[in-house]
Amino acid sequence: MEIRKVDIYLLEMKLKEEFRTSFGGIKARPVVLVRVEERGGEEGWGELVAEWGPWYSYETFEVSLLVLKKFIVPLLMESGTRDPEEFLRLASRVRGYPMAKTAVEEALVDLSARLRKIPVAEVLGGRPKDVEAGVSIGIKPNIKELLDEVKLRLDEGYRRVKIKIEPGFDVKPVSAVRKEFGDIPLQVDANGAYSIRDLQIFEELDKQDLLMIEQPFAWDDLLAHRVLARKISTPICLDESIASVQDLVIGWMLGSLEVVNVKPARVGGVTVAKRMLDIALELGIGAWIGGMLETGVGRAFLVALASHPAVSYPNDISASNRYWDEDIVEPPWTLTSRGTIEVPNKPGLGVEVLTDRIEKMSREKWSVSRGTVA
Ligand code: OSB
Ligand code: MG
Repeated sequence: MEIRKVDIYLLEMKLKEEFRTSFGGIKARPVVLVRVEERGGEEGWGELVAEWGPWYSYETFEVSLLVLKKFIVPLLMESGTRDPEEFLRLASRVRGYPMAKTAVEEALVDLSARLRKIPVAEVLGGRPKDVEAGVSIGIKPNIKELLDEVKLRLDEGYRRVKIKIEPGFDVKPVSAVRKEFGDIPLQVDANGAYSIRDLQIFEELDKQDLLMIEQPFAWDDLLAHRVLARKISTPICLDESIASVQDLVIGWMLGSLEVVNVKPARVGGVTVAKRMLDIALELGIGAWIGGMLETGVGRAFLVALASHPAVSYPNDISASNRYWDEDIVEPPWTLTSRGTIEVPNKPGLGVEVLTDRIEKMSREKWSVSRGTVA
């Protein structure tokens, strides 16, 4: 029995600005945080990033929280293990729910790194260094507002701009950004909003010299992505379609992608994300780390993964102040003058988790100690 306590917090954090994708807009994010404590008193933190609705993923914060409390945390407490890989093996009994599993697994990885007095980056095949910060810009009501935000983010120093697109907001806004800002590193993300019938739109986007086009078609349609990949020269990047290392290998064998957006929450853990990066490097697949509007806790793992040698493009990892008025870690994540974020050279996450703030902000809290059940 190495884990003696698990705390789960539910918060709602208001975004500084509404973030709109082809799924719809969000103004605030439900945030679920997991804290594990081992018998010596050391702790570890993880984040559950499921959204309010089943749009990006079938997971929603309410259902994932229920699965976490009712099935995943009991599995952890019954075994008492504090080994992340052992935990994932046990948790594989639970079908699906990668986001819920990731929250606990991250906490165990943080704990393990703290006990070993090494940064989480080192556990995940990376090292303390600078990682390239990009920014993901939501769908705007009009092109003028989009241009204003792109200008703001470039002025702040972001190294790459990603624009969300959807039918009716694609070729025109992208060409307008190109025209206004010249040859900046630029890419688009459709979150699966198109179908193979929209080929013409992608032939137009293909002329815009984009770094990549992310998830143009439905998450379960590798074949359509393969057809598009043959027709255009812009690399196809997959996000929602790649839920496992096996999906990545199949997508690569089919020729459905050249680049993968790696998100720990989508693949079921930071150790799985690390494995995916190892394979990407081996197969020559381009890779970068994506985000789910994480707080400073989840962000620490994104930053750590971004220092893996497979990462070959700028990441969707922005500074805390791009999302929140006040983050829940200290110091908050900031951009260097080089448009990068520094991977901390400190044990664990490398930032202090502000437990008092979290306690004050939390709407609900559950604690499970050895011997008690959720
Ligand atoms: O598709 O990459 C995505 C946010 C929520 C859900 C899906 C996506 C995103 C982003 C934001 O693009 C990236 C970030 O955290 O800055
Ligand atoms: Mg995406």
